[in-house]
Amino acid sequence: MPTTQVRRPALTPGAAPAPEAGARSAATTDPAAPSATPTGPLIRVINPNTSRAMTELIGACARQVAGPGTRVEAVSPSMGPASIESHYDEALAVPGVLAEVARGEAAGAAGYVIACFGDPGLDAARELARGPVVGIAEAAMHAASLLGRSFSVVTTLARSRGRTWDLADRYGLRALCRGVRACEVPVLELETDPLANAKILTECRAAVADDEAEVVLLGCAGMADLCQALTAELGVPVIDGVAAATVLVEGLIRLGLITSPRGEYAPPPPKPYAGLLARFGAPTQPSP
Ligand code: 5HY
Repeated sequence: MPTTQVRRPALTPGAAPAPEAGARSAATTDPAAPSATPTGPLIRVINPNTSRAMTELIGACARQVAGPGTRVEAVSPSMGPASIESHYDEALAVPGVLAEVARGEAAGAAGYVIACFGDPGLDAARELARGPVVGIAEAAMHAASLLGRSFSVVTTLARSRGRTWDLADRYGLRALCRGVRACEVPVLELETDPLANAKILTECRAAVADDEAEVVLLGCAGMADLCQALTAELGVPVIDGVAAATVLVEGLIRLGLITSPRGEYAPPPPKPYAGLLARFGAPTQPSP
């Protein structure tokens, strides 16, 4: 069941605007958009957890960096965990991510962002999607490698650190990663804990001072609105993966590039699936 929460105050004046929490469906578009409906490519930004407040924050941050005409639709699955803080959560978030990609294919989406720092279901999503699919951890780490010789990640819980190191390995960027730090604020308390910003700032400062990181990555999509203020505060680039992935996907679309249909990301061979997952057997047919 999507949750609605009270937004924590912005880090400092001028930080990214806080979207209105509450009465929206699980997909968000920009009410403040000028009347001319953008007609450009549609980027589906998938928040793999079911927190509506986080989906709206993610959507607002993605729209802030999307180019004119690009349509950004932020969605969260109707099934799955309220937040992702363990391997169990991550594993059970993947069917919802894939259902949202299948819906995007039916809706003509040109590309996708997987807006959770574990990049859950990234490879499987690429087998389903025609257009580019980018995970926020992947995007943040690659962007960091273009801006400095080292980076550190500030994530939520200590138990998420192992997964982050795995991804640094997977993306071939472990040598640049100086540290993965935890602010020990659970994902859903990022919205409500009045001390959340201070705890995140403390870890970001330690990443620069102790890890000597030249770039800092925000290790949770729920921190997306903090990057501008933290960059100003710390004097080094602080990267939010939601924004980085959105512009990366948009750039790949503009280059006319798609996910390779050959080899590992070729469409999965349809086969019967049983039980709760029966509808996933024919990936081209999203469930109603
Ligand atoms: C995220 N979890 O970005 C990750 C962060 C984490 O629900 N959205 C989540 O702690 O792994």
